[in-house]
Amino acid sequence: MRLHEFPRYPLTFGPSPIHHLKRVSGHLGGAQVWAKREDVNSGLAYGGNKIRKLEYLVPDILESGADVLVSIGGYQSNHTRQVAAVAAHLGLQCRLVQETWVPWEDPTNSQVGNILLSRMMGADSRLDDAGFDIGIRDSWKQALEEVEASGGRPYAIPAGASEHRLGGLGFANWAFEVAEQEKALGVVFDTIVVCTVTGSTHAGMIAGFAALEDLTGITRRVIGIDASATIQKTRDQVGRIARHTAELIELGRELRDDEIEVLDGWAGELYGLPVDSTMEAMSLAARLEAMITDPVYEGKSFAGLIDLVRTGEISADSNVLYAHLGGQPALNAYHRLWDPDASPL
Ligand code: 1AC
Repeated sequence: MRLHEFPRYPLTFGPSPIHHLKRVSGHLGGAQVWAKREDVNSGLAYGGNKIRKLEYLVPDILESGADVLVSIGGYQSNHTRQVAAVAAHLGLQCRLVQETWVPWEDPTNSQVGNILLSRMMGADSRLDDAGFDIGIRDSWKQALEEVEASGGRPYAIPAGASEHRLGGLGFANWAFEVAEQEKALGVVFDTIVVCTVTGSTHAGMIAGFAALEDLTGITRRVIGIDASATIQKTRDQVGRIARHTAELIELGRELRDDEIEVLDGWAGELYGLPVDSTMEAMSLAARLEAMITDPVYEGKSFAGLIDLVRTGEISADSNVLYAHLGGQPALNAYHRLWDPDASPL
């Protein structure tokens, strides 16, 4: 099937806005930096990148006759919050496994932000001791079994919807949305920068921009900035999902190795813990543009963008599009980062 033939259930407001980050561009003194804002893409619980992926899963969910969405992430998972939102929107139940992905010793970590919103929306959100891993998890398989054993009809959505067979479609379509917006803006974005952890946001973009390249002849660099701190797993997962998605949308050729670019250097030692470059990036975005980013994902990818522009790795004549994927609710659990009275980390 071609991309436009896949059924899509609308959950977003429409195309997410793109705007020029003029003060950031001026401050960095190189490429022109723009942002496409998935953090304001939907009215469902503050939106975010997963809502776009779920637009392509919902027809399958409805067809399956499932009555419980079962998913997984860390305590402050944005993904699980968005699954809870879609479940509420569809009138379905939601069971969430919230693993201990981040050693962030703040008691609010399991109480505020994303997890609070999921619970408000009626999700049965349960904590689990297991640590971070982007793969398929036993805790999630067990939750699926439990739902079934108690008479429910579960629908399985893995972390980030990434290992779901339709998980890359939302961001393959994003590429075509960007192309339409470029016409209206009179700009061509030669470089895209996106955060990558479980992989399907970045992978979908790779497949979508490859299809667009074949139609238009325009080659772009789609740079994934790793925030998993398990770079090889993320690289492998991005490549695998990108190739699967390319096949699904009938790209008609193999993806080239140079189309799959995952860079490390900004994740720090551990997923979910900010480092100096994260803090600088978050402050810069907030102070120059009032663009709010989080310490887990967007602070890290924006730090990558800043360095790539500063060093000229993204050249001064580039128009670079930063994909803002959302994630601000997690900030509540990281309040101490800006608390002048908090003890040092
Ligand atoms: C890791 C999928 C992920 C989340 O929000 O839970 N981005």
